[in-house]
Parts: sequence; C-alpha cells; structure tokens
Amino acid sequence: MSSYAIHTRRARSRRTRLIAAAGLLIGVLLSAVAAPAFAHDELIGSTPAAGSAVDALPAEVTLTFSGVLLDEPGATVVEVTDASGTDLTGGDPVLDGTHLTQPLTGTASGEVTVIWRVVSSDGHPISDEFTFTVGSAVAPVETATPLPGAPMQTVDFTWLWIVIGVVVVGLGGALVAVLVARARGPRED
Ligand SMILES: [Cu+2]
Repeated sequence: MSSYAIHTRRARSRRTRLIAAAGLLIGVLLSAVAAPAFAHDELIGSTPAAGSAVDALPAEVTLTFSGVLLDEPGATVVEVTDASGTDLTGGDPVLDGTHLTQPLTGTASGEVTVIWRVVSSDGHPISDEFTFTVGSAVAPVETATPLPGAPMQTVDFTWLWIVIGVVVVGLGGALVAVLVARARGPRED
C-alpha cells in the first residue's frame, strides 16, 4: 500500500466523521427552529386592553394572539358579562387568523369581564380571562365563573414532542450523513 493510499484512506475516514457530525448538527439546529412551533399561543393584546377604562361599552372586543388559532366548531368561546353577570355578547365570535372579534350589545357600567377559550395553533385549548371598566364606577366583586366544559388543567406534552423531534431529526440527519459517507468512502477489496 502506497503512502498515497494510506493518506487518502485517513482523509476519507476524517471526512466521514465530519459529515456525520455536520448531519447531527444540522438535525439539532432544525429541531431548535421547529421547537417554537410546539409552544402554546398566548394572548398578546386586546381592545379594550385588560385593566383599561373606557367611556362606554364598545361595539366589539378584539383579542390578538401570538399565533394563528385553529377554527374548530365550538372550540372558540368568548363570554362577556357585566358585574351582575348580564351577557353583553351580541352574536358569535369571529375568528380571523390571530384576531378574535366578539361583537357586543347593550350598555354597561363598571367592571366587564371577558372570559375566552380558543384552540392554540399547536392544537391545545388555552383559556383565560381579563376585565376592563366602563365609566368610572367602582369595580364590584369579581363574579366570573369558569366556562362550562373548559378544561381545568391541560396536560402539556410539549416537552415530549420537542424531545422526540430532536431525536428523530438528529438521528435522521446522522443516518443520512453516514450513508452518504459510506457510499462515497473506500471499499474493502
Ligand atoms: Cu400547546
């Protein structure tokens, strides 16, 4: 065996390890990029804003979320009530991507409670509530009750999907790299 052949074999062996490492690295990076897609969306704003005061009950309340919500039948629920529990909604909520608009009707004074439940872009139901005040009335005692049928506690498997994603993509990348390197590498005669 010539020194050239030995040199070539060593070079190829090193190249195989480099390609495998690169495949692993790419897999991990892809997983890191994909991971945020598994996270819950969250409410990032509303009109009227939570805790704000407005002169009169607006024609609608708009909620803005961090991701595009899933429009599944019956999954989107918005309850808007005054301090005495009177329903202030004027029709069904309208979902448009990251925006959820709930028409309102009637008049109100004092604290208005908005209870919402939507399906996050990752398929998980999320829910919360906030209040705003109409006029300058003193805010009365909180009367909000949980939505009927709303999950009290959602088991979150987000971490599991992230781990699975990292493992699958990482192993896949490494496997492809090894196969490519093997196909290109020297054969035993
Ligand atoms: Cu989630």
